[in-house]
Amino acid sequence: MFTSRFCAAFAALLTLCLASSAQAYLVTNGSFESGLADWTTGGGVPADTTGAEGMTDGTLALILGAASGGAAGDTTVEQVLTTVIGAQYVLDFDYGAFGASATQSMQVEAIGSSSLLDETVSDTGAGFGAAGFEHYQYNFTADSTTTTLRFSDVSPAGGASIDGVLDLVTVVPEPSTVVLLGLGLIALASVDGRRRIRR
Ligand SMILES: [Ca+2]
Repeated sequence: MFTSRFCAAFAALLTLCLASSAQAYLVTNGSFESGLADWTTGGGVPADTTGAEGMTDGTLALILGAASGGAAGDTTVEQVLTTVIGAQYVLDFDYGAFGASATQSMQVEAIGSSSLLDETVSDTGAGFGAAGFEHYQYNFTADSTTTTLRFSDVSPAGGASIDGVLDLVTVVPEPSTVVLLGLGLIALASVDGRRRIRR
């Protein structure tokens, strides 16, 4: 009985892992291959997507502050993610500056019931050509069933002929969270199995 229960729990763990991997990517259109679909945009200068300034995945990337002359705080994109309270998540993205030798900066936020993540990344352009992308990774723990993921251009004003470029945004559950859930299932099944043996 115990063995069959354990097998059932193991099968449940496998199912959970498979379901988890199927739903692992919480961000939709994170590579901007469908333009601005699934993203809400704001700020004084509309967000735009193009393949002309480089990308790290596919053929399109997001341009922050295009045609703005480098005005500060002029582009925001955000997406609301479905999250589990207490679960840990990993955010990955690529960011670079395309254009003149000036610095571009982008604020990265994850917002649930409170601010879960608030970081600013910067890159300096090195002439025109493909953007020199850097890869960034951050963790956050959800405190709400929805989490807003937001990217905002916070480049200093005056940086003409340069844009911040964002590509390949992903948010996945921290692997340890999935394993802990699975171990919990096995533990529950083991206790249940032992109770049945005593009867
Ligand atoms: Ca892309």
